[in-house]
This record gives sequence, C-alpha cells and structure tokens, in this order.
Amino acid sequence: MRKHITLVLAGLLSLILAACGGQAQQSPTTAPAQPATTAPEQPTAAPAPTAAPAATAAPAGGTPAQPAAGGQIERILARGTLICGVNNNPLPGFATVDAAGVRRGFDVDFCRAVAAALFDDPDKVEYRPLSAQERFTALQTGEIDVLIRNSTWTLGRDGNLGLDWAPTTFYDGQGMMVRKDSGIETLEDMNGATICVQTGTTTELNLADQFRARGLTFTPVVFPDGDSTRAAYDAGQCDGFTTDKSGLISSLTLLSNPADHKILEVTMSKEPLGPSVRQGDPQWFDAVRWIVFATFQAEEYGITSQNVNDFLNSDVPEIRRFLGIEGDLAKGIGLSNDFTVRIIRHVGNYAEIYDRNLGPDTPFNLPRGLNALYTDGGLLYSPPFR
Ligand SMILES: N[C@@H](CCC(=O)N[C@@H](CS)C(=O)NCC(=O)O)C(=O)O
Repeated sequence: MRKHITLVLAGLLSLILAACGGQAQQSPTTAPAQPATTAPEQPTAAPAPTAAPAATAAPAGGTPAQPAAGGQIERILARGTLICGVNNNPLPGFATVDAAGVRRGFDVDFCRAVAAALFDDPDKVEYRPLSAQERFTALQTGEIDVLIRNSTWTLGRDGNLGLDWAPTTFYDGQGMMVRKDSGIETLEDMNGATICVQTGTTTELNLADQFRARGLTFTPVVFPDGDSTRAAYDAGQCDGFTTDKSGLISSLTLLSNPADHKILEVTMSKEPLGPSVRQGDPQWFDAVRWIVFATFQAEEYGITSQNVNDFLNSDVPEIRRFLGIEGDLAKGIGLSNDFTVRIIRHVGNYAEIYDRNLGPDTPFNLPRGLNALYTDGGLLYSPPFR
C-alpha cells in the first residue's frame, strides 16, 4: 500500500515538473535510432465518427464531451462564441497577448476570421491556450471548435488522430538556430552537438531523421514547452535550438541577445501549418476551409478591409458571387451568404493578415515566399467561389 502511494506521488511530481517545464528529459549521448524521448505523437484514439448527421438543434448547456456528427455550427452559434485553440506560450507574430491583454498574431487573426464569418463579430472568440501535447486531445474531446496553433498537417494527425485539416495558412519548414560565434554554418558542422527541442511536436522526429540521414550524431535535450526549450538554449545548455522556422524567427525576438544568434539556411522538413477540426462534421470542416479560401480569394481580387464597400457595387458576376450579393453559395456550408464580406471587413484579406503580423512593418519582415498567391509564385490558391 505504502509503495503504491509512493508511486502515485512520484508520478504526480513528475507530471507537475513536466507541466511547469522545469526539467529537460533525459537524453542519450548519441543520435538515437528511435528517439529516446516519448513519441512526439501520443494520440488519444480518435472517436469513431457517428454514422448519420445529428439534428441541427443545439443542445443546451455548452459543448458536449462527445458531440454527435453535424451541428457544430449551430452549437457555436447557440453558445455565442467560437472556442479557438491557440498557443499557450508567446509566439510573437503568431499568437501573443499584448501589454493591454489583447491577443494578437497571425493564428489569432484566423480565429477572428472564423468568428467574423459566424457572428459578424471577430471578438466573439474564447481563446483556449494549449501546449503542443494538449492540442489534439482538446480537439478530439470537443473542448475546442477549431485548433489554430502553428500545427503541422501530417498524414498521421489527419488519419490516426481523427482530425481534418483546413487549407494551409502558413507554409513552413523546420530550421536550426545557433550562436553566431559557434562557427556553425551547416548541419554537418553540428556532429556531436547538443540540440534543444520540444516534445509533442513534429520537430523531434524530423531532427532524428535528418541527423541520421546525414550520418551525424547529436544529443537531444528535450523540453515539454516552447518557453523552457528557448530558455535552455538561451542559457547555453545546447549548441542548437530547432523548431519551425516561424517559431525560430519568433523566438529570436525573445532571446536575451537576439543579435548573437542566427538561423541556418537549411530547411529540414515540410511544415504546412493551418487550422484543424475534429472529423465527423463535414459542414463545419467545409465552413472553416472556405473561410480560409476567402482570405486568399479576396487578396487575388484586390478586395481589402478598406475598399470592400466599393466592391459591393461591382457588376462583375464573379465578384458579386464571391461577396454573396448574388446567389446563395454559402448556404450549403452553413454560413451566411455575406460571410466573405464579414471576414474582409473585420479582419482583412490574406495579405492584410500577413502584413499586419509578419510583414515589413513588423519586427519580422518575413518575405511571403511560398506564402504568396499562386499568381505571384507562391502556393496559395483558392478554388472558385461558384
Ligand atoms: N509545427 C510543429 C511544431 C509546433 C510547436 O508546438 N512548436 C513549438 C515551438 S515554436 C511551440 O509552439 N511551442 C509552444 C509550446 O508548446 O509551449 C507541430 O505541429 O508539431
């Protein structure tokens, strides 16, 4: 009995330590064939999708633990707010809380776009800060309606975790940060290096794959959250710090001496980041997808938060359809016909969202690169609104 209590207490203590980010997990001294840390994805078995769509009436009393398929939009409308899962650690440019307590960032703006489409009010969002490890469970259990938290779309997450991914809002890739005075220029210069990495992410596995493919050894120093990973690197506990390049650019601004660090040229993986929803409600999934597409399409048409009212008088048929002046295209996805106007008016088109958070007037000044429209050599492409 006493042994049992001791074990429970020890388990609790390690949980508390992990949750507080107080301790790096033990790391091997060479690149592991299989990472020695917990697997980055510990999926809770995906709830089996319900066969038939349920009635659309919203149940009283908030989100059920296991909402039936269908009706998510009605539930959100009845609740009066969208519950959007975002990063629990500051990720400047993507998700932070400013000095006035206002949430800001590229991911936050997409939460706002969804709320604008649903409520004609971008502020009707309840933000649920989530760690990398918590995020998918929160979606699976119905605790959140949508996850917009620098999360990479992968086959395993899409399939095994029972999620659906909306279009990629930010094409990213994994990078490596090192100290400028380290003399490191490439991953090959990092043989035998210690590398700070966060668990519960795609990052951990990519790192092992990339080093193994190059025949290099390394020592991962693994942390449960972004803040402790960055802090350990900043304190000199590791030669390198790896995560999505967006995360590195963002983290750079939080280091004690940003000018002492650089991000290597190498891109170690594909990290398409975008919103995800729980599988089982095709209408809600479609709504989120087309909300994202609307931001791309508005940029393609040159429709902005500043000029959208002028476009309401347009006599171009495709613009009239896009803005919901003609037809009833949005009915099938459960949104108001003017949902595009609501998004553009309150949050802006994709370029406005990008520039506001990551563009030339921000500390990041991040070139659009793959995140440009297909017409400008990028990957952003909306199917037709017709
Ligand atoms: N895109 C990757 C990485 C996402 C990720 O969680 N990145 C870290 C580093 S930027 C982060 O957001 N950390 C904040 C935290 O979980 O505390 C994924 O989906 O697994």
